Amino acid sequence: MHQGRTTLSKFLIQQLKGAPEQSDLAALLVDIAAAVKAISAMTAKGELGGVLGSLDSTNVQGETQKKLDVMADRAFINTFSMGGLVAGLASEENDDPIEIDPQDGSGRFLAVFDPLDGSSNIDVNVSVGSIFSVLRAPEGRAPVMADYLRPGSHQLAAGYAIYGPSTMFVLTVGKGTHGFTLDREVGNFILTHPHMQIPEDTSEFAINASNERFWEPPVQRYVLECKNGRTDVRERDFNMRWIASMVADIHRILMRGGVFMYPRDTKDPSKAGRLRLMYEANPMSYVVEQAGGIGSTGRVRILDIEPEQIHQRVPVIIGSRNEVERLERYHRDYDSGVDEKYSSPLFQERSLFAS
Ligand code: AFP
Repeated sequence: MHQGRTTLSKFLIQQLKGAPEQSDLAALLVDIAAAVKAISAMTAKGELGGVLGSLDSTNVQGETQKKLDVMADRAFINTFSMGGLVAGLASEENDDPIEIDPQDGSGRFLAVFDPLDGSSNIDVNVSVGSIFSVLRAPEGRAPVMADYLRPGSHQLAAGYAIYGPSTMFVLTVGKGTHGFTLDREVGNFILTHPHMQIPEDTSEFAINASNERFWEPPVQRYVLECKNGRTDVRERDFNMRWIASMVADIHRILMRGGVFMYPRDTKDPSKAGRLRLMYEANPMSYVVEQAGGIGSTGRVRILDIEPEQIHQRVPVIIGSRNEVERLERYHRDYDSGVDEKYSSPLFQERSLFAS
């Protein structure tokens, strides 16, 4: 049926054979894939499954919760609670981390996840996803908040599921980024995209252009040059895509190149960005870097950020190496004032953003 292709379980056993932690990590990723299969089945039912629409509740972000947000969150929490491999978990949908009862097993790991990313797309039947990050749990004691607040470079594994025309599971354990496609007939994830590599160059960018007047000048400069295409310094035309589902936008970028931007903006100066560091920016940056791309705030590498809060937000610029490096260069030019063209009074809000 799948000539020469392997399953997720066999692939992970091969990639993670050796130390006990490694085999437990493989088991945890298989557990996560099981939760993904359950969520895939829920999303596929749509209105027939009663999963559309919103609840009266809001999450810690103050966002109205969709039914599927809560159902997906519950699927992950149940999986982690029964698996005996996780000592604690943190989710976009829960204010504080949740400790898993130690009687349930050894709990070598901490799981941090966005159970349903892009949920505003659910009711209009556009692709959504789940994002996960795995950290090492403390030994011999219950986890505390500081155990979660580790830089993204400490992740043991990270990845996402995309619930699209097909359901795919894309992950890294630090040995490249690999994509698996769900064979619904037998309920197996099959390795269909081994060693994914992001093209270093691109002619496609992803950003919510309605925020243009709120962006910092280096982002305005980059996007203007892309829009000017062959009439400006880029000397070629660009295309724009914006699905408003980070998983779907970044999956496209992994497959054919591009740059995803959700930069900080002055719409709400109190927020450093829209996307969350721990369960969106960090896992997606790890996956992208393992595929040869870069995850940056425009000023610093996302995986190097020392987290301060479990739901903290950061600016996100992720994708093809040469494009992210160009954006980082534009931020340096702007911050050092060398970029006269974009240092005009129109852009003199530089004091708003210290770092
Ligand atoms: P929701 O989960 O609330 O739909 O937000 C999705 C998201 O966090 C990310 O997946 C998108 O890239 C981004 O927000 C879209 O934001 P805009 O709606 O402001 O374009």
